[in-house]
Amino acid sequence: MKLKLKGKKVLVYGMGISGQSASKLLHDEGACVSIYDDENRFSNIFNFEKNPFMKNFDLIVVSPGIKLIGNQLIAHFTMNGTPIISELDLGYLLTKSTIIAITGTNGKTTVTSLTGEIFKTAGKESYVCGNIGLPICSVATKASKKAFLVCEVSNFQLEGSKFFKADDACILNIAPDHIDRHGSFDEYFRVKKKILTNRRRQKVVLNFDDNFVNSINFSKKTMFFSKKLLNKGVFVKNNAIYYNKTKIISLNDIPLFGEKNLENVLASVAISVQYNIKPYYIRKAIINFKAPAHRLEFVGYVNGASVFDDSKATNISATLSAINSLGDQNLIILLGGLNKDCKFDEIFNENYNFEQILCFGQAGQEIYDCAIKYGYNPLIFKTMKEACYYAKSIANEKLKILLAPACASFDEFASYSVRGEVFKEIMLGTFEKIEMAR
Ligand code: UMA
Repeated sequence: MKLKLKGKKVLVYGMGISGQSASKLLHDEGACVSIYDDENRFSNIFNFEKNPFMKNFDLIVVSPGIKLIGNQLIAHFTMNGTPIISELDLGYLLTKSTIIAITGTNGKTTVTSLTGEIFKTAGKESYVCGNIGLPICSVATKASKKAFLVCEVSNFQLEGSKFFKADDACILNIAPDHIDRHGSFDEYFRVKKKILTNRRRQKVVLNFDDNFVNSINFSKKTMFFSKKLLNKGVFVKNNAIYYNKTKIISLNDIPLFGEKNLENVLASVAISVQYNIKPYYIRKAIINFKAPAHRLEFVGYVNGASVFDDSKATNISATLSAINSLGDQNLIILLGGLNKDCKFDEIFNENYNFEQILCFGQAGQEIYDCAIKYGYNPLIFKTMKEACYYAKSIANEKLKILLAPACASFDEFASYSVRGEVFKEIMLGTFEKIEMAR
């Protein structure tokens, strides 16, 4: 579809970074841009629409954070037939570059940044964008036709998308998450699968080891990756990653920690070999790769205990993989925050032998009750900060302290990254000093 925007009246809904990027792009394309946000603090901006219900627009562009179902403004424009697209759609419709889209419940950011690094190392023009923090609209028209947009795509972005078609689509894994937004796991899974378009020319990368991903109808051309031996694709053999018969890298040379990260590396390799990137560049980029923060990040030692920040573990499956990577023995685990309508039984019905469970935040009581039900002796704190200070007070050289909270952060923090930073600062003893300076 060719999007003609010159002189068109477009309303951008949501004034976060997606809305701001979309507004700029629309303005550059000659559209008359109006903005709207449910938060009053934007109402003094020049082109803010005080009552968008009373106006007619040619197009509405919606930010990913806006839940479409139950939203009155969206219902109003749907009823009067105004086209509504997502920020992801807008970027897609205006770019000439190749889009590599990466989704999944966990690991998206790591795979997106590693894939971007591999492409850069191989000398290809590439932009890492999307849910990772740089909206696709910020790069859509800047990038040349030869460029690759390596785009982290969230279910929020996919939910409102009608046109988005990636040239290459990768699904890493599927586990219950964001049920509060989608209403059910089935709906969450349906939204994730929207990344696959059934286009003949679309390249597809799927995780062979994930039961949900593996259950998707796939074409013969799908590239699978696996931690086990496969007949073809990208897999682990003799302690190394192989693409068919070609050795790419020894597992010992991978600087990332844990099983999940091995899957992430396999996914990036699978995408890269589809574009004939030579093993030399893939290996070089992996060896030099620094994992993004707050993803099972080793923070340091506190009173001899090793401390790990996995603030990005905002769902049960991410928490389980963090526990399995570190081992449950001698583990102090911090769990809590804002529940996304997930059930915590899976963490406690595994017979883990935790040293101590520290629950906190809005979901603290629910997690505490669940742990008691399975015979554990958890402790409960009002906030994560209090739980952190307690963890520190009992730390010794035999123990590991892990923040892998299985919940969103918004009850206490602005984002998972702020939560992770505060955790690290408290653990390393710099929090009070930084707080004073703030
Ligand atoms: N708003 C409304 N009405 C609503 C909801 C929001 O007016 O019902 C307004 C808010 O007042 C605010 C604006 O919308 O002013 C925020 O827009 P947004 O929530 O879409 O956030 P952005 O700042 O545009 O950031 C978004 C992604 N955020 C969400 O999907 C919630 C960012 O992912 C992403 O990095 C960015 O676009 C660039 O693509 C964050 C995220 O938490 C990191 N993602 C979730 C995740 O990873 O689990 C999906």
